[in-house]
Amino acid sequence: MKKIMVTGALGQIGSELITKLRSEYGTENVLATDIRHTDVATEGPFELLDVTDAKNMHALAKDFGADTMMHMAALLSAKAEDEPLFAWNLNMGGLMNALEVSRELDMQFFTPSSIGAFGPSTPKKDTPQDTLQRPTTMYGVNKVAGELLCDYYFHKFGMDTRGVRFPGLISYVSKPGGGTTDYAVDIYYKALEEGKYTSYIAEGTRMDMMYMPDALQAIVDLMEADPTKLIHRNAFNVTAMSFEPSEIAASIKKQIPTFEMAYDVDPVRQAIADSWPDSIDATAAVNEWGFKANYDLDKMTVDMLAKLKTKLNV
Ligand code: AKB
Repeated sequence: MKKIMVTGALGQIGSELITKLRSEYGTENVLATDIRHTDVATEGPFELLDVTDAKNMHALAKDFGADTMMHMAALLSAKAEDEPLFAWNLNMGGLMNALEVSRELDMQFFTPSSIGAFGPSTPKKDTPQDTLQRPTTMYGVNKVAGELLCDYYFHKFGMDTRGVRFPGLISYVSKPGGGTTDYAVDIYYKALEEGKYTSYIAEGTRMDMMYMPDALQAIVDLMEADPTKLIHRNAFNVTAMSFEPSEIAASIKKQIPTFEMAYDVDPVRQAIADSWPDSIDATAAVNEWGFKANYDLDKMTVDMLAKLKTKLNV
């Protein structure tokens, strides 16, 4: 049985990844770590960890007997654009520490990259697995450097590093913070709470997205995949759908016919979105480790609204 240490365990992905991993591998085999503490964290092993503190990271991984590191702690795209130096220090410093600790303790390694690793010169439609990566955001620079570093640790040290390029992730459990794709989560909350939503992303701006259950399954499937089948490692394109704001609004309207959408574009997040692909091609992930997404836009909308209604008690 794996013994997994997760950093950033209270973030958007981490908080649900912990539950998924504990149900797959047993509560006692998954150590959640984060810079802050909440009640959720007390349902299993939890330790406070600032990922820029390499010594503490090493001590926690060693004491727990971890054989797998899932490094999730990172600043998202819009926040990183706001505080580029802080983003560099946290995203790259945290990643280097996690890679070094994993090398020293001989651990399998996962960290997510993102569609943010692409830039304006990348082919916009059906973006291939191997293509031009010249991002124009600090987040993108971090993600490309991260992909290269993880490949470097694989080639140089034989470390079992694996990763995916996640699209925008949509979930009813934890809200994202500081991302460009966050509108696609906010819209469901506002649809139920106010019956309307003002999008900060302009009409016609397509981005890839995925429902959280598919994202979590992708992490588990990739980490369990036969290494001899992996031609790529860091990081696989994965996606479930590509839509623009009016399409998610139309999907919500099918469930809430009175729902209304308006636009008030935020230039910073719009510029980031404009630099990203419209749709990426996940063929390599499908062929090399059987990636599959179960939710399309309408199926996700039905589930999101049902789950959020209960959560928000509306
Ligand atoms: C963001 O918008 O920053 C993230 C991402 C696509 O990496 N959701």
